[in-house]
Amino acid sequence: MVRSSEIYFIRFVSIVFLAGGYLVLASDDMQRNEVSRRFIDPVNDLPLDLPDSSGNYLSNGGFEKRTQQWSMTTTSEFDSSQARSGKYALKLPNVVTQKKALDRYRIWLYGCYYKGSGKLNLVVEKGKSEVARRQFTGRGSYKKVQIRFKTKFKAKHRFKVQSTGSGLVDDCFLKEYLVLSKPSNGEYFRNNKFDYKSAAWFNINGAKYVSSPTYNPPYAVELNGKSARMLQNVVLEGNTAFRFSCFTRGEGPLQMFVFRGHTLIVRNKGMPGIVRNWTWEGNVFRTLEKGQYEFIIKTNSNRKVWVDQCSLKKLS
Ligand SMILES: [Ca+2]
Ligand SMILES: [Ca+2]
Repeated sequence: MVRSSEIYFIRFVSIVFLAGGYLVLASDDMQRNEVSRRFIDPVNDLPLDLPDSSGNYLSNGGFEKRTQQWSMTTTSEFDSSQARSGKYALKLPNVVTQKKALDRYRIWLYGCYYKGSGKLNLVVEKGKSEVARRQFTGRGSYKKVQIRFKTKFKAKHRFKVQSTGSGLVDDCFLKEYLVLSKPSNGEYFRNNKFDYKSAAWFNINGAKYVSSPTYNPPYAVELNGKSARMLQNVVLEGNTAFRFSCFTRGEGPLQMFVFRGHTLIVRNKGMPGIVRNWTWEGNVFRTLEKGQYEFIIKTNSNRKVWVDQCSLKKLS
């Protein structure tokens, strides 16, 4: 499963689980980086920001250190009599921003507590593009305002609080969205038979929905070439065994990966050559901690592979 060129990079590999002939690996940073460079994001070595012990990725979100970590484009002012927590709250109107380097393909919650008579905009930007924006109307007491968004790229993102009218903001937060995915009839993937175009999955670099061939109509997914891939995030409980499988046909090899952030949990190579009939490919793995896991299906040939009816189920 691991080529000799890869072994060179691996200082430490621990086998945490062995089932059905498939190795499940937990590995150190060198292997993770090598895997992520080769399969995920070949040029991007940006170091990621880490959360504090409460899971908050923003620094000084409660403004106790006033302007520290935030850049302010208008006069910075702080209120010290009506803070929601600690001594200070940010006084509006104001525009403040903070930058954080975030991982790709994750779901996030960005929010603050807000009271006031104006409008508050929470905005997420990457470079010159806007990733998410929502406007809130204030009221007399603090209320939680938040937006949920996905990151498509490993990149620095800018978090902006933008307001008109007077008011106060306190306890801003940026957290990974970690509500456990609920299975439907035991199935953890959403849109697992690709019944609905572009629902739940990221289809990347030419992965597309096709109406023929299918394992079950109306659609299957066609992967055309080495960079095309399908990806879905699922939030799973920790230390639990799951089976990840799909039906495939075409000219392989097909590769199925499970990642937790940069940690490769399992890699399966199935379908070594030309497969004319729909064939089941699957593997078993065990989760590490509770969190978002990334499921990736791709081909390692420059020919077409079709994928349908993928499944993610807990082992009983
Ligand atoms: Ca505060
Ligand atoms: Ca289908």
